[in-house]
Amino acid sequence: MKVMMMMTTAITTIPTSTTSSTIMYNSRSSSNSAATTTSRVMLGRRGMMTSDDFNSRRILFHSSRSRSSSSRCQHKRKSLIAAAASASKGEVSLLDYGAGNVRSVRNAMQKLGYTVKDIKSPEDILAAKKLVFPGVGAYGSAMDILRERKLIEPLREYVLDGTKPFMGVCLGLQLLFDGSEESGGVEGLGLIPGTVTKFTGDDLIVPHIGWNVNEVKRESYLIDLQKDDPSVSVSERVYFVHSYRALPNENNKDWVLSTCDYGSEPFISAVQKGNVMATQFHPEKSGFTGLKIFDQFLSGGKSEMETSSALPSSASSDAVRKGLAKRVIACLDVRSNDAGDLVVTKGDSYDVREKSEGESGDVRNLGKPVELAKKYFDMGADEVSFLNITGYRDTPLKDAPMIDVLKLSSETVFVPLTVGGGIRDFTDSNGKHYSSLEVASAYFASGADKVSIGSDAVEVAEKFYANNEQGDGTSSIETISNRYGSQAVVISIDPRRKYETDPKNTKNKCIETKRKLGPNGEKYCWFQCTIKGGREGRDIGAYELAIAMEKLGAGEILLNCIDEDGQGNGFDHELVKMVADAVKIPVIASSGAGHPRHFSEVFGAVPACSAALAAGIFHRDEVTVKECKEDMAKSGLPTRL
Ligand code: 1PR
Repeated sequence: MKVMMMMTTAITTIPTSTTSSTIMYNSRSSSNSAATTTSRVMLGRRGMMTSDDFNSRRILFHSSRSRSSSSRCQHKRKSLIAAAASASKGEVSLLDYGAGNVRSVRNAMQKLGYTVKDIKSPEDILAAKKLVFPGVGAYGSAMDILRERKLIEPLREYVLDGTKPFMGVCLGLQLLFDGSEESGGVEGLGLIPGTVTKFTGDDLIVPHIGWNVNEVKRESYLIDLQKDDPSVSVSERVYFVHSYRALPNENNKDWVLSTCDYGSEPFISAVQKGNVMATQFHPEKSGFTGLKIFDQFLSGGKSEMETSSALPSSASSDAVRKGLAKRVIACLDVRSNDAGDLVVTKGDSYDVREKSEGESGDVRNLGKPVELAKKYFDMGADEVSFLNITGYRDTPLKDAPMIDVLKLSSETVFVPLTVGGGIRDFTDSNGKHYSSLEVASAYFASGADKVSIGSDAVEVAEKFYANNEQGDGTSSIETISNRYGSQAVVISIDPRRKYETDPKNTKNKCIETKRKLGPNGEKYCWFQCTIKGGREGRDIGAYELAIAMEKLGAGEILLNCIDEDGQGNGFDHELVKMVADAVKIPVIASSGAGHPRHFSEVFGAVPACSAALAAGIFHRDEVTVKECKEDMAKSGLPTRL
């Protein structure tokens, strides 16, 4: 898991309003004709919404179970939320050493009714009653920070004592081991025998991103099993994101609570010895299954939440219920409309304005970002992406509402959140310079798990090829992945087809297309990258861009397609195959979903495709996430139902 922290940079200097009920800000558009405007983040049904409004709202739960069991579970879950809204159930100490998105861990515990206390000194660790140690970052840097803050010995003492509850998450599990080969070999806390190593396996897609199951080795209150599973040892799916892992061996077998199958051999996905527990996966990003895990930890196994449910008959095969699930992602394209309100919009081939008699009208308004994100979480989306589609126009200061959107969304959405738009170096209207790393840091601190880079990636790739296929270490992709890990950097590609009569007419990789011939019957095409939301085409293809980005440290590709965007004809399999075959990082197919079977079709046609994303069909309530997943399950695809 190559991820980093050292987040004590200038992120707090980015002026963002916090969770005020009315988020008003002035923004000046430099390249836009609009002069200074006042934008409002419209967040609630009744208009403006505060985070308190969100806390007091009941969570509605996605469920694939029968109606009666569903309402029983909802009742228990509602009681839980009601309890959370009343008196605190107790205090839990959080060791936030400046890693990436720790906000979600904090939100999860608060949602469960606990008061979170931050560890500020070595003494705070020993005084803690319950300790949570989340980790997003690179192994070496984490150990450096713990050492600098003199936290290593108190941490060891707390864990070795073993009487008070301890929960490590992700890197917080890995650091318990002797060391890691990450960052050239680093010593860990030395509490569990074994060394953390990188995934291996032929043609393995790394990072291991997404929802996978645990093979539970012994009884524990921590992890729920899938109901009706004949093997009775397989857990519900939980969310993983990492490139390194620890393997079980003779010396650590009394620690191993569960393993997960990915790569050449199963790795340790959870450990427990008495009150000391840790998970490689992220409970705070694993929906209600994950919240239940935290609740069990915090209550000492007395949680009353019910998450385990009988799976539908379509999930009866092992192929569906086990293994890394193909992900279904809901995407929210966000921008200010002409009245200055931040809205979710959706275009046809990137044109987001209403059409009347050929005239271009208002920006289409399909809803409010925070409300829709919550809706998709409740519907069972595996991830939610926010793309600020006019992020290229102005400084990200103009996009401060996206920070507030993230802060509010992360209080109610417990699956990964990606944010894109305007992730680049910039100088604000006061002449102050911000690096892309500082911009990304502000988003991570606000609740984003990944940032998505569009226009800037094209320019970085052009420089990469001009520089003999070398990075110079200063690009957004390199700096953000070095600090936060490759899994935190998504590259959003916006290509359109460019037809050629002869593939030799371009330096970019061409295919012979079967899907759609060119306007003059051309049978060859390449996929031209664009910047600024498709407004400017560049002489580099999606294939070349993806390869450059993987080499520079990106962790995932979000592959849009301007030709198919909003058309409802299905994903462009030729494009997805070309890119998925070119890289060994996860590829998300995007643009063109119009029917649940389009998801199954793209995963069937391109087995290397890890996830598929849609926008319009979900916003217009034409198709639900559940319908897409049921179709996938019927097709025998690994699916989180
Ligand atoms: O260039 O780093 O500032 O990022 C800008 C981001 O905004 C990029 O990720 C770019 O893809 C996105 N973007 C810019 N303009 C538009 C537009 O629509 N005018 N949206 C835009 C891209 C593509 C998907 C869409 C899918 C699925 N939208 O996000 O949601 O195509 O749609 P569908 O299911 O309805 O077919 P930067």
